[in-house]
Amino acid sequence: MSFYEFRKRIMEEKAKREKQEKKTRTKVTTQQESMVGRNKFSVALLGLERAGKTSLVKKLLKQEDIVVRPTYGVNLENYQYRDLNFTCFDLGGHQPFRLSLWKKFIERADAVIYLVDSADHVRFDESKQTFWHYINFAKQNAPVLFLANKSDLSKSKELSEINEHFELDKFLRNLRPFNIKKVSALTGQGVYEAWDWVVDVLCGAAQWKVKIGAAVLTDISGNIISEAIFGNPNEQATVANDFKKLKELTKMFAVEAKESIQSIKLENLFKKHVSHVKRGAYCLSVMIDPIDPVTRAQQIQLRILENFSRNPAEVNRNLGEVFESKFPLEVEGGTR
Ligand SMILES: Nc1nc2c(ncn2[C@@H]2O[C@H](COP(=O)(O)OP(=O)(O)OP(=O)(O)O)[C@@H](O)[C@H]2O)c(=O)[nH]1
Ligand SMILES: [Mg+2]
Repeated sequence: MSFYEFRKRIMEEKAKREKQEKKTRTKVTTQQESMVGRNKFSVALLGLERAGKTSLVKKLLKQEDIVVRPTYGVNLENYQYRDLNFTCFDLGGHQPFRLSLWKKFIERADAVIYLVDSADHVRFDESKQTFWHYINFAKQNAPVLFLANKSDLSKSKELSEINEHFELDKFLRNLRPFNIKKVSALTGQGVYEAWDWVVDVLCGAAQWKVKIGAAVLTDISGNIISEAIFGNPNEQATVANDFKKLKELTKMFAVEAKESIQSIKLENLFKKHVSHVKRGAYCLSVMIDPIDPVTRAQQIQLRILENFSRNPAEVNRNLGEVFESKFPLEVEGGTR
């Protein structure tokens, strides 16, 4: 089969699947829909004092008439939007609060919004340092939205300048969903578009599924530690033919990536994708459908490998059980 035919088939399959999903979606009511995934999320708002965090929350809550005062500690605000419930951690930006509170709340948040006063150039360096320091505490998959606030002021910098100053291109090499937007918490410009992005990512993340056909775990020299084939028995027979090849590819990848601390590679194996991830002392490869989201598979792999480095005893557990206990939604059927 030529590459073009292959691609056409993938597109057709994808369209078919989307059509089917749409059909099932329209059947459930909005209320039922919110029961399917999570409908409660927490969002941490960060930024130096006077960046406009409280003003942004007040804008969302339509409480603009309330005079904003510097936040002492943290304000917890509940916000309902698109049939979802959000708890906003509106954190005080003064340094004592950064030191005493931020880490604790960032670690708990499902998404992080960082605001910078885009007209206060004098404090850009301090804001940049603060951003890069605290973002390390965010959950690995938590989307990060960087907001250039106070865009209504004439002194405010353009997004391209802010992007460069804060070195936000670093996120291009990161698996984490990231975005930068220009807003004005005062006029409300861009506020809802920004919030929509966070919500889309959070809901999408909750619905993201990837069907993993098989997995192989090796040490850095390519010695197989554990392996698993997933799916129902009929499918397993088909997968078994590719499984031998998967093991070879995994061994080759392990040798290739031996010197690196972290390495990611995607390759084709007949009609499947093989995603290889090496982190620390182990390589984990999985076989997935080409129509499934690759980044999601890679995130799962990374999370499992990180789990191994935190709990070395887990390495000796059955790989199928590890997947099923950590990601029951993504893996269909039982293991063999
Ligand atoms: N022009 C303009 N002023 C803004 C905007 N957003 C906030 N402000 C003003 O900036 C000042 C600080 O806003 P806050 O919302 O209290 O800032 P904060 O980040 O919550 O500050 P802390 O609670 O001290 O961390 C207030 O006087 C706001 O009216 C904006 O988009 N444009
Ligand atoms: Mg505040």
